[in-house]
Amino acid sequence: MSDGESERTFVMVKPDGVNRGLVGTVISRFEDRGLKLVGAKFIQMEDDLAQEHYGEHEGKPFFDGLVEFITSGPVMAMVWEGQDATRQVRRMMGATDPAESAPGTIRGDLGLDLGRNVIHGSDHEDPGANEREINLFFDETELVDWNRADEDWLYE
Ligand code: DAT
Ligand code: MG
Repeated sequence: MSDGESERTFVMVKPDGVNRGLVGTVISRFEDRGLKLVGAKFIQMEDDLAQEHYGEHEGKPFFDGLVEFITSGPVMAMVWEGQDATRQVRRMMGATDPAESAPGTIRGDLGLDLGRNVIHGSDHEDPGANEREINLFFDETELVDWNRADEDWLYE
């Protein structure tokens, strides 16, 4: 790789995305970009996990609704790896409110409403977020070290 560090970031297709059949679409976007899937699990989040995952928002007016929504159906939790992965995933996700997300982003192409914004990704402006969220959802043994066959063509 020419510059930048390869890193892992936590991503999750939320219950709206799962119910709308968008898991494959979201995975394809990251695969096509060149990011590497190193962990995935399809789960129903329990209340405790949801409260912890969204702990930074505790006390905000939307917190209870957010926890209720994220536990309302299954989610696809994933870890993606690549150069500058955290920031690139956030750029691909678009702004938090799909009504303001740029067309071409996941939220800007696939959503309309703030409370149903399809995807979660670790906050690249919170240095601890990636590791915290990956460890919350995955054991080390559930993450796979492997090389994509096209890696030499993705990075200089
Ligand atoms: P992001 O998911 O882009 O990291 P966030 O961490 O600020 O955004 O908020 C977490 C989720 O909470 C977000 O995806 C949607 C919901 N949310 C955020 N702000 C909200 C608000 N003002 N009203 C309702 N839901 C909100
Ligand atoms: Mg966030």
